[in-house]
Amino acid sequence: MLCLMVLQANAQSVMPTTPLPTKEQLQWHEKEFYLFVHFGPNTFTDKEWGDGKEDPSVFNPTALDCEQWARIAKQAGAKGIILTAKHHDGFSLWPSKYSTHTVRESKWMDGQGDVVKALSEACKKIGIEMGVYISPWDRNHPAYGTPAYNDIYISTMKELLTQYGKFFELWWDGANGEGPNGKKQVYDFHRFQDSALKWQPQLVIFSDIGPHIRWCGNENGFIGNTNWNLLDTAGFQRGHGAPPTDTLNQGNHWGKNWIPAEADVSIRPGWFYHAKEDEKVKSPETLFNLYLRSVGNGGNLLLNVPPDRTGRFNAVDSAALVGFRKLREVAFANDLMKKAKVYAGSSTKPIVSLTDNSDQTWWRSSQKENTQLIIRFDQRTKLNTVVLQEMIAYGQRVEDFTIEAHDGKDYHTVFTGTTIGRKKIAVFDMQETKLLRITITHSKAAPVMKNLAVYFTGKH
Ligand code: FUL
Repeated sequence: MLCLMVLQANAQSVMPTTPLPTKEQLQWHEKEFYLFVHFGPNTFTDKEWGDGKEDPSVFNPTALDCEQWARIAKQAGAKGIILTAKHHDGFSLWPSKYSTHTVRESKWMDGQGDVVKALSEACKKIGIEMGVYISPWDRNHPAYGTPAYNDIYISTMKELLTQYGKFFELWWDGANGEGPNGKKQVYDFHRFQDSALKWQPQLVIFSDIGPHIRWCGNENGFIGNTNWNLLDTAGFQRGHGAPPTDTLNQGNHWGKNWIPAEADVSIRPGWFYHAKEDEKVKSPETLFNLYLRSVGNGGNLLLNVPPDRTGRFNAVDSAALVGFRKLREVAFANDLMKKAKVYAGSSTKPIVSLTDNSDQTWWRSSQKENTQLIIRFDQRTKLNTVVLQEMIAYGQRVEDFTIEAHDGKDYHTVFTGTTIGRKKIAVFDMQETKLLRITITHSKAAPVMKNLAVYFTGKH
C-alpha cells in the first residue's frame, strides 16, 4: 500500500514519453518466457505443414498428458503455454461445430476428447497461463477463400474464447496460402480483432504487426541488440505486406505504437515432433544464449516444445528445459550489488531504489544526456554481466550507453550498448574491479531506471 502511494506520488513528477504500454502489455512484459506447443496431425504424419487432406483418424496420441506439459513448463520457469489449437491443416484440437476436421473425427478417446479443455484445466491446476494459436490459413475448410470463411473464423474464435476461461495471448501466424479450392483468403483482421477483444479484453494479440505484440523478424530466437518496443504499422499488413524483417527485429526508434517483440523459436529444428530430431534438441547452453538474445534484449521468449506421438513432452526436451532453468538460476543467483552501492555521478548518497529489486521503485536522472552511474564494490569483485531495466511504464527512453570498469588506474570500456527497455542483459569479458561506471549517453528524455544488478555468470 505504501509502495503504491509512493508510486503514485512519484508518477506525478515523471512526464511519460509516449507511446506507452497498456496495462496488459506491461503484464505481458513481466512474463519473459513461456512455451509454444505445436501438436496435431503433423505429429503423426511427420510433416511440418499438413495439407488439410489428412485422415483425421491419424491423430491418436497414446497417453496424452497435458498436465505433464504444464508441470514441466512450470519447472522450467515458463509462465504459460500457447497451444496450436488450429494449425494450417485446419485440424481443430477441440470439437469445433464449424469444422469436420477435428479431434471429434479422430480415433483419440473415440472422438470424445478435447485437447484445449485438457490443457486449460492443467494450466489452471498447475498455476500457469494459457494462450492459443488459431491459424487464419486453413487448408481444409471448404469455405476458405470466400467471404463466408471470415465469419466461420470468428465463430471458431468465439468457441475458443468463450468456453475455456481466460487466455493471455492470441497468436496470429502470417502464413497465408491457398485453401482446398485453390483460393487465398482476404482476411477481415479488423473484425477478427474486435471480436476477440470483445470476448477477452485482457488478451494481447500477436502478429507480424501486433496490434499488441510483434514478430521479431526471425524464428531463431534473436531479438535485435537495438530493440525499440515501438513500431509504425501504417501501410503495413500481416504476412507478405509486413515491415522488413530488420525493422521487426529492432522496432522503430520513433515508432508511433507500443508493440514489443516476441521471439518464437523451437527447441528442435521443426515446430512439430519428429523422432529423427531427438538428437537435435537444443542444449541448455544454447537455450540460455537464446534467453540472453531475447529477454536480454528487452523482449519475450516463446520457446516451442512439441509433444511426441504419446502426447507427452519427450524426455530429451524435458531434460533440456530443466537444464535451462538451472543455468538461469545459477547465473542470476548472486546479485553482486548486495556488496556494492550505486551513486549518481559524484553524489555521495547511494541510490537505493535502483537495487531493491522492487517493481514499484525507480530512479530518475536529472539530465537527458550523459547520466553517470558509479558502482562501488566493497572489494575487488569478479563480474561479467550487468542487468539494466528501464521503468517502461513511463515509456522507452535510453538510446545508448556504455559500461566501463576501473583497472586501478583508469576506466576502460567493457560494453557499448544502445537500447535498454524492459531489460538489457549486458554480458562482457570477465573483469575484476572495485569500480564500474555506466554512462547513459543519449536518451529521448531523462532516463527513468527501475533496476540495476551485477553478476558473475561464469563462462557465458
Ligand atoms: C510459421 C508457421 O508456418 C509454422 O508452421 C509455425 O507455426 C510457426 C510458429 O509460424 O509461420
